[in-house]
Amino acid sequence: MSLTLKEITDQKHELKTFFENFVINFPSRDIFEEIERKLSDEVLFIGCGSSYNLALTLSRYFERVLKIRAKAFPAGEVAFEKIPEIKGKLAFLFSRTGNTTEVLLANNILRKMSCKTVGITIEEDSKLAKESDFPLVFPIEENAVVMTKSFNMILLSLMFMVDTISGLDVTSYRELVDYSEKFFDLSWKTIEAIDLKRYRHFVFLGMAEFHGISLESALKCIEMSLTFSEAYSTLEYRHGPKALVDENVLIFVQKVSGMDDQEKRLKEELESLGATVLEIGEDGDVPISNEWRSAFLRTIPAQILGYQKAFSSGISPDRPPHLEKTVTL
Ligand code: F1P
Repeated sequence: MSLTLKEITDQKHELKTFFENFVINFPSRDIFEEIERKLSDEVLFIGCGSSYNLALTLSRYFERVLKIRAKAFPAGEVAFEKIPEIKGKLAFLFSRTGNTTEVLLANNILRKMSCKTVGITIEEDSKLAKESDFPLVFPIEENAVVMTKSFNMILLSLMFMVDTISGLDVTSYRELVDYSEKFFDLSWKTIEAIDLKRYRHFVFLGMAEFHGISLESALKCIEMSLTFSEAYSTLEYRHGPKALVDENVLIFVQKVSGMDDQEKRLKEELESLGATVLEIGEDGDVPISNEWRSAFLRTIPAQILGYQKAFSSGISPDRPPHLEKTVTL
């Protein structure tokens, strides 16, 4: 079996054990208190590639729940000092492998600016784990070049953390985690029923946190299946990008609460232009709650799509051309 497919499929069961063994005990760990103490009016979120998409998604959720300012930057912009000078803030740096050059350089720069850095990774022996002020090493094993389950597990953990800090009731996380196996199977069935050979262009639409999810969805399809894929904040798609719509385009819309009418009209418009449109969310083609907390499950359909499209095109998702697991400069 493809290693990437194995790691995508692991989520069917691993999300549950990870939630029980790690996520719900997270608030009792020292690092949790440290983060809570250092939170101030503005926090930074930094990463590259999928880890940047993770940073973007989380920055929106921190802002929403904690009502503080949260800015996300690609690590390269911080590493080469292309952002305004920032002093004394808390910065979350994301790198699955913990050795991506720009993230390590960003860590050095931020520490020089008297920022405190939280190094989020799954590799205990990585440089990020050693060089950040507060290493946060997740107990996740992921070896494929393409980042899949670790994105969702880290997202789940940090959204749970923010809600716990804010004193919110966190019971719906358990319901979502319990639904993960069924959601995976429904996603698989939905994608399997599509004649993927027909589509040459994938589009992912979502708002706020779900825009980050859409960017990550597009990246998965590019990396695994080498298909032209792009993502936009849902209604932005009508402002130019829809010029490329035809019958070779498959569009996924991440549904958001309170947007049923607009989403329905958008779907009708895009279908009238020839596209196939599938909705992820309440009453959608792949049903799931519309709450922001469901973000940690919402890349799964695209992870499956990327794999299945690669398979149907005779491409190995385990060996994406030109990509390395860790990018070093
Ligand atoms: C970042 C990253 C991956 C991407 C690719 C290259 O890695 O951009 O997201 O899939 O393999 O590296 P990391 O800093 O999270 O280890």
